Amino acid sequence: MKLYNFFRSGTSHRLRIALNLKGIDYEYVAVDLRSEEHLGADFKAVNPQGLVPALVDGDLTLIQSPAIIEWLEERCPTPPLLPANPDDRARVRALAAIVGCDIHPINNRRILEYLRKTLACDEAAVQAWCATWIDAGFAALEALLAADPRRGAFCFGDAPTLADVYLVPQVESARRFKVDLAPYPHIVAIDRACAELEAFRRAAPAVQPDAA
Ligand SMILES: N[C@@H](CCC(=O)N[C@@H](CS)C(=O)NCC(=O)O)C(=O)O
Repeated sequence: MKLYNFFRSGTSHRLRIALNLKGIDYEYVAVDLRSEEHLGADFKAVNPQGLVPALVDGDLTLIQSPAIIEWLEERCPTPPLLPANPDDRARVRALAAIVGCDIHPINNRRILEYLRKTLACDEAAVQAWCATWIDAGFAALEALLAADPRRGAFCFGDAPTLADVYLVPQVESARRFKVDLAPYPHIVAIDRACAELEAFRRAAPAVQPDAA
């Protein structure tokens, strides 16, 4: 499998974690978002949306990290990233969706570029924008985690699930945008527990081949 991705991209990061947790080897194909390689014809031939990640498996090209991770879960069910019970699966998917649907998309590079270039926002305003939406999502996540007896060392129980796969890259991004994480002790503890695992460590942006 070939993973088209960028070291600092949160959606790429979540896919690297999922692949590592499943024990699947892949070829790392770097797509440089800084030089807008993702908007060039070569990458658009892989993903016409011009967004990373994309996973290529033989003749099959997969895009959209939630779809790719669900595909991995169906193709390689062990170890599972979702609990067995439908109610619990809905819970884990909801925690992941807070990041995947409500935080990440509005803090994506192209949104920030629009703020900078079209709306003439300075870096302080861009940072405040990112922090606002990360705080909104993390406050809800923290409350949900704090109140949930099913929380263990990880978001749900004592093994990583889809919720952790989404959360860790968002914590990385929060640190990059200098969000104060002190109000989110459960999120910080879960991020620390994930960092103990090889699958998460090997997926970290800083250790990727294209890391600056
Ligand atoms: N919903 C897509 C979003 C993918 C996405 O937004 N990727 C970002 C990197 S995290 C990207 O390629 N951004 C390029 C840009 O905004 O110009 C997914 O989950 O795969």
